[in-house]
Amino acid sequence: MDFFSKYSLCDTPIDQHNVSKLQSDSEQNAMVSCLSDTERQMLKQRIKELLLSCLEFTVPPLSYKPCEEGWRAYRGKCYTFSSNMQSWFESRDSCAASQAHLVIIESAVEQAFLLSKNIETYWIGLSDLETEGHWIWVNNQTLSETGVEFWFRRGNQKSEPDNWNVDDASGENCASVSWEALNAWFDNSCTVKKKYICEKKYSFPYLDDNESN
Ligand SMILES: [Ca+2]
Ligand SMILES: [Ca+2]
Repeated sequence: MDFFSKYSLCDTPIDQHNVSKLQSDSEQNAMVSCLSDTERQMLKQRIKELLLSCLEFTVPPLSYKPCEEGWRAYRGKCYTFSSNMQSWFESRDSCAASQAHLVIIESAVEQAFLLSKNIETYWIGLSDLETEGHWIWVNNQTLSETGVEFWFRRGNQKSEPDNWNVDDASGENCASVSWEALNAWFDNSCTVKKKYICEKKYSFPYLDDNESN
């Protein structure tokens, strides 16, 4: 079994050290075939944890990549920024068709990463469709559960979300991320067509529990 060589190295120094130590430890490599099933699963889990901690991956030509072509790898997640524009509902369904979901933003670091790749406005996986003012992510987490929110702030006027209902009588029940500042979330009418960001976890097929080689 040689799943070490199937994974590329992280390109950040601290992760590079951890992962390359595992990859280059020939004694540990030789031990793998002697491990019990339980020990083997524990070792795989440890490798998976290290790989999930990678901030970004280097991409040597023959190394395994945690994300498909067209997706960006960052801290355990793969992201794709659409080039087409759709309603929030269509965007949600398009992400699901790629075995993904509209992006769920869980930290300032993740928000900053998205902004760094972003010069437009994109739908995110946040809505208050069921109860006005009760914002929930597409995985049913609330903002208090994720612990961060980045609504756009205005000094002397009402900040976002403002549920503006002049253009759409049903108000604004779907959220987008813009790029002007860290606090760059807006509520919008869900029927407006925008680009969108899909997200899914890194995939490690050689480390899956049913991996047989
Ligand atoms: Ca609303
Ligand atoms: Ca608004």
